[in-house]
Amino acid sequence: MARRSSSSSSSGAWRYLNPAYYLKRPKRLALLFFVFVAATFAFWDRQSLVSEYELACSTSISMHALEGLGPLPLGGPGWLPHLPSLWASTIQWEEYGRMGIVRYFISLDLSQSEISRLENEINQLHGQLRKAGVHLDENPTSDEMSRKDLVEIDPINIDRREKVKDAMLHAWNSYVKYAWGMDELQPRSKNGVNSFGGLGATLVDSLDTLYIMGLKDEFRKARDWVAESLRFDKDYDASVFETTIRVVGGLLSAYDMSGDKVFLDKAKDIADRLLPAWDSTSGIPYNSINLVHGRAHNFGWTNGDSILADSGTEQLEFIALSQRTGDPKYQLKAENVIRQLQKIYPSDGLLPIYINPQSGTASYSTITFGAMGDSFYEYLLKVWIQGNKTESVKHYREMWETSMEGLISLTRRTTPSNYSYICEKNGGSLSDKMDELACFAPGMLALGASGYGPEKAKQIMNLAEELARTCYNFYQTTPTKLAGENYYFHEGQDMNVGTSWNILRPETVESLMYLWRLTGNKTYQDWGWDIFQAFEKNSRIESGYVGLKDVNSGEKDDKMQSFFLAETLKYLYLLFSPPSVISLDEWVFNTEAHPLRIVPVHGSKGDSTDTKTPVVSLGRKQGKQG
Ligand code: DMJ
Repeated sequence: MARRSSSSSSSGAWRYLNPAYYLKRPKRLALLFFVFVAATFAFWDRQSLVSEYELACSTSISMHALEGLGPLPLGGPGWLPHLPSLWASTIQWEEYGRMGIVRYFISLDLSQSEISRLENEINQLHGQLRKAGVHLDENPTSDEMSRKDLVEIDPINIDRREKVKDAMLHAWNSYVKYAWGMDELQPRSKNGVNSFGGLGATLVDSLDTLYIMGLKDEFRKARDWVAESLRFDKDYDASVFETTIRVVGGLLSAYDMSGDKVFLDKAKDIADRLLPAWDSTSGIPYNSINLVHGRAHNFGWTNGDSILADSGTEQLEFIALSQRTGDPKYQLKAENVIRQLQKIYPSDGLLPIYINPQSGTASYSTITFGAMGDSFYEYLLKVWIQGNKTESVKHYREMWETSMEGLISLTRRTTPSNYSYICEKNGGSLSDKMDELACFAPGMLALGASGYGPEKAKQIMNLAEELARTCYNFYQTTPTKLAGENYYFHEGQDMNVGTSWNILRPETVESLMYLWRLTGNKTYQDWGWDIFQAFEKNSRIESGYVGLKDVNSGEKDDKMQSFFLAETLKYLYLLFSPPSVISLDEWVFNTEAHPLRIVPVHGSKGDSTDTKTPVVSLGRKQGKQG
């Protein structure tokens, strides 16, 4: 019986191979066709994932191998091997220390619309297969789970990042339309203003942001302007600090990303014009210099003194310039400043904001991590990172750690909500005031934490997180949800806005970017998103972005600061990008958010005269507009 039954069922099965069977049953023919298409799709999908993964790994390895060969051939992004199928892929190699296991994360950086389309297609296929009686295993095995872990697609981040990119395009297009080639856009007046002597500050400040966001046409147009129209022979007294962080930093970063030598030549031209500013008795620079005559002086309102932040925030750029040109003169001038300040460094590592350029001594003045002090401390840490944390830059780290003890001594807590904040110091007394500018400090602390032993690192990271919470609340406690310029802390009242303008500053989102990258806590992304939305609501107008004269009333000003494009939007974009986009292991951000490539040391550590031309390639979707 069993045998007959089996043979009859088998002969029944054979009829499914007979085409006539299907010709009489069109629905079954359609079903068969559908199953065939679905199976082909599933097979193809799996194959292309595997091959993209393999290609990505081998490319990454060969790129590293190329780098190891020394200077790369001529500049321009064009020479790089194009990886059309890899525009989307970024790879992060994450080492699991003790276990010694290396995991590969591939984040497919697809656009939101592509993801939605693929998801829809997959869902439709699942549904149709289910209807046809084909049930896929919807409880993935551990193998499939680990594959899912490898392919990270976070639609929320992708959506947020696209919105930030859209904001950049809006800011950029407004600048192009109303202020092309000028320093800054006045969006409400719809014209440009040369607040930095006509150096194209917004354009130069925007170059690397455009590049990172993959806005290639915009980048090329800006590049051509730099090549053809950017001139520095201006009879103008320029700020050495502002010109260095925006123009030298912006050009060097564009060079590091694109490899286009026009940026390096321009950076050298402007830096050569700034150099005489360091010709003081002590080597502490004068903070202003005429770009044609080379006459240097200090601003009238400082009583002849140099400003701490203005004097100690050129090291990253000038060291990078020496590395890339092979000429040590820039590095020598800038590094000498730190050696001079080391001679007068107090035991708490806190220097007043005014330094006399003749004597090289500090004048009686405020101590602060806000305006005029801030980036001096930031650069102590970052030069140590730029120098591959080697012996030759050890004194930067030591000075920085001393200053962090000073910072801790300035930290107090509010009542009733227990927010930490950093006081300012005048003589022997503390003032319960903190600038929003000082909100770079949480990011700096987080970045420097890993250089300590485990216990201290934890303490520093905790402080970073606490201060970030305070800075986020600078935004959340105002009616516009945008922070004022500074805050006062009174017993029982937590925080009150002092100076109430907001000029599109980046410091808080900068810290959120570092904290998210270094802790993996997505809360920081959510906080950054809140701040972005407040900018969209209050600062976006039809012709660009403006600051607010008052964060309580929402009254607008008429300036789109160049750092909004250089810093605020870049940090927000990176906050929603995989950490491998401008990896903190390979890049160090100057204080204007211009990433400078860390030149790796060859063999023995600390070879800071390496002049290798660093070049970075765009990722697939990073390089795609829209
Ligand atoms: C920028 O020019 C830099 O971040 C600088 O260090 C501080 N001020 C602005 C942004 O607020």
